[in-house]
Amino acid sequence: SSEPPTDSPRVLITGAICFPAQYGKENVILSDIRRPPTEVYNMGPFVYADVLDYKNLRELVVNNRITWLVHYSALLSAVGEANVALARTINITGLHNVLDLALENCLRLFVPSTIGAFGPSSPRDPAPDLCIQRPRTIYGVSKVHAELMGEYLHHKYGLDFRCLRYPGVVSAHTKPGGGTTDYAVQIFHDALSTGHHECYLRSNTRLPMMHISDCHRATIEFMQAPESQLSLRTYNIAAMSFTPEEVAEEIRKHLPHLRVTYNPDTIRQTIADSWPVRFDDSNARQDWGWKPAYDLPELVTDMLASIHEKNNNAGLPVS
Ligand code: VAH
Repeated sequence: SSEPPTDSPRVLITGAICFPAQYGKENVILSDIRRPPTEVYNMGPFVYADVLDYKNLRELVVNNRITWLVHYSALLSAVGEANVALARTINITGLHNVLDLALENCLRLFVPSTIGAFGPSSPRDPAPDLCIQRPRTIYGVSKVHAELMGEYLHHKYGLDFRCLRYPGVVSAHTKPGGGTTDYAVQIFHDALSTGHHECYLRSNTRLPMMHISDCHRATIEFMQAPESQLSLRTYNIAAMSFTPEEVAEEIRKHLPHLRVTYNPDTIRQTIADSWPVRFDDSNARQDWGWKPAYDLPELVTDMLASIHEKNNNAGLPVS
């Protein structure tokens, strides 16, 4: 991208998700408790930061004149159910460190929420922005807590808290992270390597999904939206909803021999069955102009091309 504007925000990202470079590499600092994949590590400044270490975070924010904080560090749904105590610590104690830091330093704070913030008693098709939320995972409970705490601090102290409920995010550059939607990433790697994917969900399990580029763009556009346009602090964003069989069918248009066997895993199937089938994101579209760019055919084409190129560059066998 061209030189960033001089008044560019100074962004600290926890959880080292690679982020578009439109603010200039030197204005975006990635952080995590472990070194990210090389292509992310080489994108720009990377520092060690543990969201449980308030003093370290405060030092990073003050010494780097941070103005925006994007907080991605969290344990996702399935891995959280396998380690509830750790998920509660990272997703709730870590969140409170970040909330306090944002208040103390008048930061614009982005915290992602998720389709996992809804539960079996929520409207599922579609799920609106405002409805009952009784999630059945520690991940979902911690994300509802994040939404409520962020909105409370916004209304009480004026914290510029902004939150988007992400669908399952499909990226060629991030390995599946212990979520219930991980199959939607793994199936592409399997299609290009072994030609066989074993799916832990039923073939007809429909979930909201989004391409990583749309996820990043939504986040940036939302963070840039003037305060006056925001009727909510937490918005659903949507792009598509698909089932394992539908994405497999779309992949077979490129790789006809893809074979999928379905072996539902009780824990992740139960989680998926408690989540929305589709999102109503009309408020995001109306308030700040959200519009996805990728549909299922475009997502599949891009994922296969990106993974094929990565495998090529890594000297891995490609089909
Ligand atoms: C998960 N990928 O499956 C995450 C996400 C939409 C779900 O939050 O837990």
